Amino acid sequence: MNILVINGPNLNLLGIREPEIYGRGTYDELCALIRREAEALGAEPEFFQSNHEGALVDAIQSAYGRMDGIILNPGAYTHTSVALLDAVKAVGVPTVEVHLSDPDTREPFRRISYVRAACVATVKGRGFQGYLDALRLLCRGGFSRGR
Ligand code: CA2
Repeated sequence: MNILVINGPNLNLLGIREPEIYGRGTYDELCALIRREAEALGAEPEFFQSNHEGALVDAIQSAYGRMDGIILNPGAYTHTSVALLDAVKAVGVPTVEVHLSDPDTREPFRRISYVRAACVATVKGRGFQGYLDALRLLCRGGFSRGR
């Protein structure tokens, strides 16, 4: 299983501020945790982080025909980006939406997720563990490709 792990804006700053919301672990520690779990599951993770919407679209497109699953935390673009929704739909690669916090219990503007409609599952409010949950879900399989 080749799994692309995509993190959106500001998630490179993990561990630096707002630990009460996002935890104390850094982005590098998150990647190391996922890498370890992937190894145990026999999966091959690839990591991508960007603060730029278009770069995230490019990363999602790069999964086409190459990746078996995507773990996607679009950060704030979750609540604004039809472009990310369209990209996930277009590539047809099973994608799990992940959030460290639970956006549904925060400010009202975080309650809309555009990408959710194209994702096979959403994991939220579980901190770093949520990425491992998503990895296990994708490795368990049973998701059909969109096209
Ligand atoms: O809970 C999540 O994972 C979010 O996707 C995180 C986004 C937020 O806009 C979404 O509503 C929910 C923000 C990530 C910001 O990350 C920071 C990391 C360290 C310090 C400050 C922000």
